[in-house]
Amino acid sequence: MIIVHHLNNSRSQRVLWMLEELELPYQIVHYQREPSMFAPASLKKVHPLGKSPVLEDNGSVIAESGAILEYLQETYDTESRLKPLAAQDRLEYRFWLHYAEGSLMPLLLMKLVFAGLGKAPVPWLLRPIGNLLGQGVQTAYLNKQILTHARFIEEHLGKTPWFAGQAFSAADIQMIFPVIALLTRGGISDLPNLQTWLKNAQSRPAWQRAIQQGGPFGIPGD
Ligand SMILES: N[C@@H](CCC(=O)N[C@@H](CS)C(=O)NCC(=O)O)C(=O)O
Repeated sequence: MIIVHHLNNSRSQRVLWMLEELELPYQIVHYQREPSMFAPASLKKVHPLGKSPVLEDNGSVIAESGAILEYLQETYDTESRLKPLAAQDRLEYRFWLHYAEGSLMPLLLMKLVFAGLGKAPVPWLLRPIGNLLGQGVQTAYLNKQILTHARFIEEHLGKTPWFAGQAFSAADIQMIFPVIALLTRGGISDLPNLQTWLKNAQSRPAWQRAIQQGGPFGIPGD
């Protein structure tokens, strides 16, 4: 039986979604974030990094959401329903599968960290310095980078309805987390193609079943 180590409100929502798309039976082990937003220490017993998602299947323990999605696709998607067949679409598929965690999420995580510097648990006299530093990094670097990425994705979704072409694929599943993070904390309002994509993605019955399984989903922290 496939086991998903699922942290509430986290990237493991993607794995539940993938499993629901593939209509596979699975079991969930639930973990609740600590007040600090970190995962409980018990997750480190499953995988040394202590992050979610982690998947167990056939004696293997697999971490990293992109690696898990690829594993599930290769192992169980025998009709290639979640991976395109055409060569150009496959290039896109691979690109977005890696881009989500390799390029986009680090920027959005940095944004979260630097935006929170003014609230860091340090003596109150130091907080304005943290705040200024955080604002400085955001203005000089992060906001420009995030805008470039947002425009890039917006333009891409103006050409095709899904990330890897005309059909929904695991690349869309992988992109849900950074897209929601971008729309909620990116500070950019005019992204209609991204909004349409998100609405279509979240209308899928498998997404809705995954939410029922995993619990409410927003993006409060990393
Ligand atoms: N790149 C990894 C990131 C894993 C990750 O950072 N997961 C977060 C949840 S979204 C986590 O476990 N956070 C809790 C913690 O860091 O303790 C992936 O895509 O699986």
